[in-house]
Amino acid sequence: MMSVRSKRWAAAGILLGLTLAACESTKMAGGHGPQTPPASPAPPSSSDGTTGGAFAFGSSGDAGFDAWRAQFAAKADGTGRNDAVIRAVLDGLVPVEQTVQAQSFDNQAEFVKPIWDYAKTAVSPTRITNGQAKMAANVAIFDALEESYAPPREILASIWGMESSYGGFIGTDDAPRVLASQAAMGRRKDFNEGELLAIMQLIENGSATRDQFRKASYAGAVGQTQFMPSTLLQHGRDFDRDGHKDLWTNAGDALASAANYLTNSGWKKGQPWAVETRIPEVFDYSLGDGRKLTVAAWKAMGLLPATAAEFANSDALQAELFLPAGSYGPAFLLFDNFGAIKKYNNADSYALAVGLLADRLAGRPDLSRPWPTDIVMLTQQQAKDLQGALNKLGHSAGAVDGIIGRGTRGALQKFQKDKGLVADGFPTVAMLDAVLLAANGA
Ligand SMILES: [Ca+2]
Repeated sequence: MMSVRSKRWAAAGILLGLTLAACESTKMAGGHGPQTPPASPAPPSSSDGTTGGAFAFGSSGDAGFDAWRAQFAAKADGTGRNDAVIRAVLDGLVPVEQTVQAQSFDNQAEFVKPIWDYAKTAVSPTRITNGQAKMAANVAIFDALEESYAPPREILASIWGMESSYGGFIGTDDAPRVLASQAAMGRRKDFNEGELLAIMQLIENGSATRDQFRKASYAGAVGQTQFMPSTLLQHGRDFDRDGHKDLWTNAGDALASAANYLTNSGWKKGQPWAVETRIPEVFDYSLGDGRKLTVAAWKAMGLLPATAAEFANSDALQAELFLPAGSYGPAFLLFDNFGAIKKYNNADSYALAVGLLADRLAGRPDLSRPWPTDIVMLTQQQAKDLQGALNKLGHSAGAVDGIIGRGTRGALQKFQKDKGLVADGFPTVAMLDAVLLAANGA
């Protein structure tokens, strides 16, 4: 999973950019939880007698890259990695040209991308049909995984669909090349070097081959469930017990690895990820500010399940009211399992899309309320104006970055509540005007 989840969205033809929910951040980048890393194989005896610095790689044509590679090879050698593997991973690499990224970030005319754009793309009729067919074709695998791991099959299938169109697209970049290019530029150097070391360990212990890592996303994520190499090393599973963790061509290995990762991320068996909820006519929307209350407490305030007779056995569970479209679209009670999906990719938009697709794969009904696709979204410049004005009014929207996340929405809710408005935190153009008017003291 990721780093730059962007690549996957990009691969799906979606511009990475600004979402209502969250900046698409790195997937599984950074520490993934407290799991203990598996024991490394014993350091191989250095039969050729080489030491760090003695790898003599051919020049890449980029002096800076070559210098980084020499020092990193020595570092890998110093941590006990096998000389031949170090050579196989790093020799012949030519750095990626850093030109294409982040195109849309500076385009102030671009509209803030609503979270439902992700959901609508993710939950397409084709993806539902294909997913149900894949679940039927792999029923024995899913049966076994539900026995051994916490998440239900539809969540695993949904991630499979989101990450690779059920194994249909797994990327064509060389993971060592893209990771080394980033590290050499000093971009998240420790993280990217750690991923390279993980690749070396995976090759050494027989989990995967050097060639398999030539099929990766542009961020270095691999296989049908798009694991970063360190995640594969820590959480990968060899479902068919052939000695390899083959996320590239073996659906069982890929799905078992995702099941294991979600289990290790705290998935609570038998609990929902979310339930769509109906909001009563008179309701304090400012309660949708991230606070967690029991389902029983939400029910006492008049919330009802939107498409079922009852919230499923969840009265005692803690849930957060999530209003991705403010008062203009579907609302959800989110459970802890939403957070487990976000361990996979730390974006509300991603977790929402996974959950909604899973619901459809499981045959549950579509949302009761449509997304407000006719609402005019703010441009990125307008979003910045909103943030600046909220900050000026003392509502602390945080960084003026044009990304409307939880901070901005929370600040807007405070403004709305102050003014006696529906405090749903949803930034319409009319709401922007109201905030600007107040901030300008008119
Ligand atoms: Ca295997």
